[in-house]
Amino acid sequence: MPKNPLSRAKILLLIAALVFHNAVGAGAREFRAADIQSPDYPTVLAILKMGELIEARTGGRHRIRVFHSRQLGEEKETIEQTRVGAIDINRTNVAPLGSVVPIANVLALPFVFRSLDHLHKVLDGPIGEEILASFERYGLVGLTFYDSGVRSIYNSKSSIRTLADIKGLRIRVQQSDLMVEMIRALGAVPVELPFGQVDTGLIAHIIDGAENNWPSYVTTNHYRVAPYYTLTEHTMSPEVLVMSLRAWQSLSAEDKIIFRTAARESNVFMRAQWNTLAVESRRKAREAGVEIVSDFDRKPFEDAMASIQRKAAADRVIAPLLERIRQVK
Ligand code: BDP
Repeated sequence: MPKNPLSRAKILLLIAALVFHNAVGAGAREFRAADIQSPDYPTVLAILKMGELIEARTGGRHRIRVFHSRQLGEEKETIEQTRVGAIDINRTNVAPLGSVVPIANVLALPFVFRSLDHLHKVLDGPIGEEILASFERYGLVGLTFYDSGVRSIYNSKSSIRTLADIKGLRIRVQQSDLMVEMIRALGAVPVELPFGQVDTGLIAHIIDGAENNWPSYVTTNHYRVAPYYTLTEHTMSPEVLVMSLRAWQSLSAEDKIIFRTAARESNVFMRAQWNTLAVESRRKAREAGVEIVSDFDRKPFEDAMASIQRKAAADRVIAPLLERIRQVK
């Protein structure tokens, strides 16, 4: 140890800093979060918000790094990677998740929700809690739901008003058996494609159309190649934020509360962002000349998909949940 008191103090300080850093470094963790949407999409902004809250409330011990724009892959792959713990946090739509966690499909069923208000009452209430809690046996922890508005059918050919108009059209669907069934029930041809390939599919005429909410239809520029949007509003399948069970189990009890609270607060933040973008997207599509079809008879579309609800009502796991969803006022 040098005789000079100043350098001795410096060395002690350095050692102290190193010990402190290692102590914090060892506990500090950067959690990798996946989202297929673009950097300014409300779901991505919500995860960033959650990250901010977690970093602030853990004194910088934990941070979230968001890999947006499909950097970690499409939802079918990232869901699997989250189950094995290669991805810590994942924001996905419930439809592709339903292929792994069947109970999630109840939220994607056609025409199951009477309104967005009905959807919110279900998601924000005991039914939503139960569904999130049921993910653990699949290696996932359900943190919160995010809005995804209402999905409708759009296409590049002509305006759809009747089942005859959609007959035989190749309509892209998410990688989900339920979504395939829905489009097939309308007499169209379902084409399962990852989200990132919809625009090329439309441009190359591999598909004639797809179905989605206003923000995904507009922020992806699908409206430019498929300017016919019929308000079928056939599903309100929400988004969901999940964490890998492995990452969750690495958290202390205190940090688990911080993560869950931050996730719930990010949902409130997300909903406000979402409402603004949904209105803005519809206005942008209208001003760009998209033909928005609202004056059509939706009943034949509902009747055509009724068999799917009947099948779900015969499922011993889904049936009681479906009944409780219908009872929510
Ligand atoms: C968007 C959802 C996204 C889905 C996508 C799709 O935000 O999670 O993967 O639809 O249609 O609205 O694949």
